[in-house]
Amino acid sequence: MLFFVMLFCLIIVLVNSISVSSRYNIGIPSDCGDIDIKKGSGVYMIYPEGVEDGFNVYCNMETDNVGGEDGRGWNDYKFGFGTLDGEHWLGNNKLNIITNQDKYELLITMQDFTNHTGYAKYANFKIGNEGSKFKITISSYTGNVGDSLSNHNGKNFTTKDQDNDEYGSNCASSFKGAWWYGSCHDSNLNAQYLGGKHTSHADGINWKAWKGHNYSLKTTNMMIRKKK
Ligand SMILES: *[C@@H]1O[C@H](CO)[C@@H](O)[C@H](O)[C@H]1NC(C)=O
Ligand SMILES: *[C@@H]1O[C@H](CO)[C@@H](O)[C@H](O)[C@H]1NC(C)=O
Ligand SMILES: *[C@@H]1O[C@H](CO)[C@@H](O)[C@H](O)[C@H]1NC(C)=O
Ligand SMILES: [Ca+2]
Repeated sequence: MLFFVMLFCLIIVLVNSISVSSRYNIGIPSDCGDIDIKKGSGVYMIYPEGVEDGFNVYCNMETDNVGGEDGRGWNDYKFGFGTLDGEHWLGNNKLNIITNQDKYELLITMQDFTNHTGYAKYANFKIGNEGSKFKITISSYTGNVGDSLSNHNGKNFTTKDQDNDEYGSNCASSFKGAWWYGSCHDSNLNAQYLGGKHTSHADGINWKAWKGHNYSLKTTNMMIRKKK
């Protein structure tokens, strides 16, 4: 039984967690879970822990759970999906449009099951159009969890129903996710919510440089913002 809460905000905010923590620190939201749900879906400024500046994010406040976490296809990732109570992906189409209007940076925050948090930030982030298979351009890492995305620079997006990777079979099918796979991955943030250590190989929400291929993270958030 997989129960994800993934928020993908103006951006991607994936929060894979059983419950979205709500810290009401004097009205300063650290993620979409801190925004009053009655305000509805929209763009909000959030202040993730450990990051000096705020990020504009799209918070999806729909409450109905879309369910069906087992392996979404190309069109789901293309157009986006999700709700506050389910996994959420902004959509590769929107990512393409947003990240091509200016220079964007990507922030990924993550948390393990002992409440350790960390982040990986990339000063350059761009997603190509569908014709390029939503190719990722990613570089200039800083952070404290290690770099598990730069090796994916220039890779196409692959889903279980569209194999655009460099591997003999389909990385998305083999490793139960959807990502910019090469052959196959250092990170797999759309994969199965396996809840910490797992003995299966690389098919959880893995960030290899921090926890390896056998540890599925509790929460991850991906956010983008225009470079100053
Ligand atoms: C992690 O934080 C949550 C929420 O503050 C708390 O309920 C839980 O006990 C913590 N878990 C650990 C292992 O510290
Ligand atoms: C990635 O997508 C491009 C554009 O469609 C294609 O030319 C290239 O062969 C793809 N790469 C792989 C490994 O399939
Ligand atoms: C990780 O998974 C692989 C493949 O199932 C397994 O061979 C290996 O022993 C696992 N490692 C750990 C530390 O659990
Ligand atoms: Ca392949």
